[in-house]
Amino acid sequence: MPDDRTRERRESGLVTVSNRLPVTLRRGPRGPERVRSSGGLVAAFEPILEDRGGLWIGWPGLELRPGESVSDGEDHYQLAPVGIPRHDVKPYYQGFSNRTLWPLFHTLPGQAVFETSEWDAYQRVNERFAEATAAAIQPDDHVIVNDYHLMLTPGYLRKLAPEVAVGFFLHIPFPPYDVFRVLPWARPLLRGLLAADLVGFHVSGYVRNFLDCTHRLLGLKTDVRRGIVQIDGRTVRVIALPLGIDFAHYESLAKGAPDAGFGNQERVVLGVDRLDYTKGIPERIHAFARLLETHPEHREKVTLLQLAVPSRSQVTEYQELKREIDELVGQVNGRFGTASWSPIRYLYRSVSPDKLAAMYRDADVAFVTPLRDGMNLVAKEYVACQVNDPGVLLLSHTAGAAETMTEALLVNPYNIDDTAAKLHQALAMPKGERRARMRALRKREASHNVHRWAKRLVQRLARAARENR
Ligand code: ADQ
Repeated sequence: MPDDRTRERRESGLVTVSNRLPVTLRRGPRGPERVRSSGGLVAAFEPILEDRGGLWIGWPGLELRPGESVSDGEDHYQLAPVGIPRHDVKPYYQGFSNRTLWPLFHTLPGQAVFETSEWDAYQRVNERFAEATAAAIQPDDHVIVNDYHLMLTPGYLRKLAPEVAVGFFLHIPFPPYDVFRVLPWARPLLRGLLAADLVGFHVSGYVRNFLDCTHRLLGLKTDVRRGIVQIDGRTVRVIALPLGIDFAHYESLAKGAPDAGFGNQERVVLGVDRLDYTKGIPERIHAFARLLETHPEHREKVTLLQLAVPSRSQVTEYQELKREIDELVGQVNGRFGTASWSPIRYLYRSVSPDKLAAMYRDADVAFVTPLRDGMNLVAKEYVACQVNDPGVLLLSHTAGAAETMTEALLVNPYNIDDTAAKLHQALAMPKGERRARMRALRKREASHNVHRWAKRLVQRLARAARENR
């Protein structure tokens, strides 16, 4: 029997399903230890569930032994672990999710690997997530399945719980038809998604790509203008809903955080990323070096501070990228550094929210130049933390965030010369222009925040599900 607190936690009826839980377990000497999971999806859903309660279903990162739990009794919402058989973890997670779907969906098909055995594991694990969800939900719940790891889960879940309201939200880009069709299993993947009542993406470009695929690959009746696909007598709503952040939380962190310790002499250009090849870190370092070449007046005055949180370090491509960045940092520092100045400071670790907010607040420029990015929350966090003399946001036009953050300086991250020129423009921007741009950016992010996003997502899902019953 659930106790009172448990019942309270479940009252919101919101169920989120994602590959990882917001805490990952590691086996320590005294049993499992909880570590906070990092990344954009956790940043998005944690404030919502903290606020409203609900249930989070996901993989805790290890096999639980009898009597062990993921909860520590202090959580404001319920956590339900999904077990993944040990032999399926690698082909499902490191394999199909991160070596097939991740590169392909970021329009890097040359990096994608296609292995039937990994696809098989992906199907098995998705089915397991659906079974765990069906076992944990109540009939009136609103289930939101998240991201590219679980694109088949709505299909399996629909069979197990035909009446339940199911939404799916993709946190990464949806690629154009010509790229998506390269995937040997493109059609079953689409059908899995279309079992949801609502399919959400960050921006309208991804919606267009998706609808193009449902029409051209499955021949389904697709209304692009209204965002509707008809399948098996049901109507699937397809929407763009740009994710926001917990703006007030970041703003208050920035107001209270101690000095970042940059000193008065130094101007700081800040990069903050998971260490991932889609984030364009080597290209960014090349652009910074180009700035020092073409504008020597910035030498000994400007520093690139790059934070990279370790990510997917079991995957070969990520290990190679780490080596490449280590070498590049060494080369640039060796070439331009002096006895008293290193052009690049590189921290390969996660930093605390407090420290991160201080760095965001005190940095002169946020250098956010992914090669491709579903949204990019770092750009939004930077803006929320600009509570003093405002800095400049330099943002790739290939990030979803660029569709709405139009007052940023937009760059093509593949164009090193232009990126260096825009960085110079950012460093030289007069205060009046910085203020005007930042004011507009902050106003939008303050209102289009994560709470509004969640409210709309649930409202739209409820409406779409009602129409299908
Ligand atoms: P990510 O690829 O993880 O998310 P992003 O949206 O930038 O990318 O979120 C990264 C998060 O990790 C931010 O909240 C940031 O503060 C945090 N972070 C990064 N480096 C850190 C460090 N060194 N220390 C502490 N924290 C750090 C995916 C998609 C994105 C999409 C999100 C949400 O790839 O495009 O915006 O999901 O949908």
